Formats: sequence, structure tokens, C-alpha cells
Amino acid sequence: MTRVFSGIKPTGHLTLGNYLGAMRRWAEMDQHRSEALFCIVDLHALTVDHDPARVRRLSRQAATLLLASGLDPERCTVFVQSHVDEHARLSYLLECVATDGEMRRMVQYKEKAAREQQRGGSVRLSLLTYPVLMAADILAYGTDEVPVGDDQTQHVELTRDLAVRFNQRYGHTFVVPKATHPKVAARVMNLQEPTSKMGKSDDSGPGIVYLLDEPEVVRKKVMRAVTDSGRDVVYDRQERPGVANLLEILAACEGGNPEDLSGVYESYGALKKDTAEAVVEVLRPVQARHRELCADPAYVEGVLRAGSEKAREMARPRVDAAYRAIGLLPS
Ligand code: AQP
Repeated sequence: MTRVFSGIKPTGHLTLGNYLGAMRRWAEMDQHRSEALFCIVDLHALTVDHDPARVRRLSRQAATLLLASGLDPERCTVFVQSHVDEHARLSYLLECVATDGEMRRMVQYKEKAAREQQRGGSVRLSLLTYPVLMAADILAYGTDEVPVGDDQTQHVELTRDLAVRFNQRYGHTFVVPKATHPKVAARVMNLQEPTSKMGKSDDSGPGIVYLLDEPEVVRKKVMRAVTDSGRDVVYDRQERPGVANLLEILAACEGGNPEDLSGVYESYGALKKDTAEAVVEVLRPVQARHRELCADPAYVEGVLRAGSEKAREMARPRVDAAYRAIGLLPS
């Protein structure tokens, strides 16, 4: 059976981008057709300036929202990265396979390091090395597929390179995984800055739809989305990024494709109105289930505890094998 692994970082409140780019597919598709693991990758949240209490809060919220979005613990494993030591154990070995140059080429590192410096902060070493930890997250489980938004493509490519290199040098140990992306909305853009990704750790609130935004807030944000000069509704990501983003969001919510929808609308206003309603409807059941789950935190904790135990059992043999293969004595 295909093995699937993916994760979500508790660095901010989860967004429509996280949902359409990743979470929805995990719930609707991946958990039904594969042996799937979904992880709150909390160690990754420590790579930038962070508040410990906030990371704890966001980790619980992310777990609750993953379940609210339809992940079923009977069908998949939901757990927290820091509860399974194998991730950090394997990460060190992979650091001994990765090169400094390859880490510095990571686009997210360059962007986030620049952002930290602009804010006057220092750049943590873990920001440079975290793609190796991500590779460990994936490789520890013999993962075949990594369902992600397209901002993660480069990191999955690095994971493949490290797996191949390790296997060539030390003997076959890891499955070489591949990234999978949704057909539509693989990169949902910020509504106020449609050439930038809608990211949960961005500061610009009005351009970001959060999964827990009230319907009125969603409507306001979508109705105020930046569109492009011109009047006709055409799907052109280069020339009309604002309209293209709305068409993609609408298509993703309704299950169509953005090119077909572009012919349906005669004004930006009508497109925004339908997009806003489509987003409200997609979020409605997630928010309702989230309210129920918030009333039962012990259930969520139980799911995470059981998930960690299962994940540990799955990861340990492969990580132990990697320790032996690279030349370390068995304990
Ligand atoms: N805008 C997006 N469109 C499509 N997919 C997206 N994903 C994230 N944003 C979009 C996908 O959601 C999954 C989890 O993302 P993450 O937690 O690894 O990272 P993030 O949401 O991108 O947030 P960061 O890194 O904390 O901050 P920013 O946003 O500033 O970079 C992934 O599969 C991701 O592709």
C-alpha cells in the first residue's frame, strides 16, 4: 500500500491556503487510499523567533483543525513531531549527508532569513537546517508520496536527493519519495498581494483567510481582494494574478477548473461574491466540527498519544537501520 506523509507547522493560524493546498486532500483522498501519517511539525516552528506558549497553543489548534477537516484516526495516524524522537535522530544523520551549499540554495531559507534580518532579528541555525529535518520526517516512514502545496516542491526534491545519496553511499535504506500537488490551488495567493503566497506567518491579515474566520470576515476579505486593472474576467496568472487567484479559489471550492469559470463572469464583483460564498460554505463544516472538538480536548489528546505511539513503532526500525548503515555501533 502506498505510504503517505505530510505535515503542518504551528507557526500561525491555519489558512485557506493550507486547507486547499494540503489538508483537504489529506482528508478526502489520501487517508482513504493509502497508509497515511499527518504530523504537526512543531520542531519546525522553533526555527524563527517564537513564543513557547503560542507554539503549544497553535499545536493543539492545528491538531484539532486537522481532525475537524476530516482526518479520521481510524484511517490515518495523526501525531506531533516532537513526540517521536526518531525525527531528530535521523535528522543528524542526514545532516552528515547534506552539504552547506545545498542548504543555502533553499528559497524558503533565503526568504525567511531576509525577513528575520529585516525585522532586526538574528537568523537561527535551525532555519538553515530545517529542510534536513523535513527530509528526516519523510524518510523515517518509508514514504512514497508527500502531498503538499507547491511551495514545498524544492524541499521534497532535497529529500529525494538525500535519500538517493544515502542509499548510494551506505546501502539501500530509504524509499525515494515524490511530491504530489492538487490540480487547482497548489499555491493560494495573498488576497492583498496576489503575487505572494497566502502564508500563515505573514503579517498582512486582510489578505489571509484563516480557517476559523467568521463568515462575515471571510466575505469582507474576499470582497476587498486586490484585482487587476481591466474589467473582463480572464484566467491569466502572469498578467492578472488577482483575478486568477480568485478563480482558482472558487474552482478549488466548487470542484471545477479556473479556465472554465473565467467565461462565466462578466464582472469582478460577481466573481468575488461567488468566491466569498464558496469559501464560507467550504469552511462551515470544518468550523462546526472544530467547535465540537474544542469541547472535548481529552479526545484530541488521546488521538495524538495513540498516533505518536504508532508513528514511533513505524519509524524506529528504519532509523535504527540508518544508524547501522552509516557506521554506528548497535547499542
Ligand atoms: N498558500 C498556500 N497555497 C497552497 N498550499 C499551501 N500550503 C501552505 N500555504 C499554502 C501548504 O500547506 C501545508 C502546510 O504548510 P506549512 O505549515 O508547512 O507552511 P506554511 O503554511 O507555508 O507556513 P509557514 O512556513 O509557517 O509560514 P509562511 O506561510 O510564511 O511560509 C504544506 O503542504 C504547504 O505546501
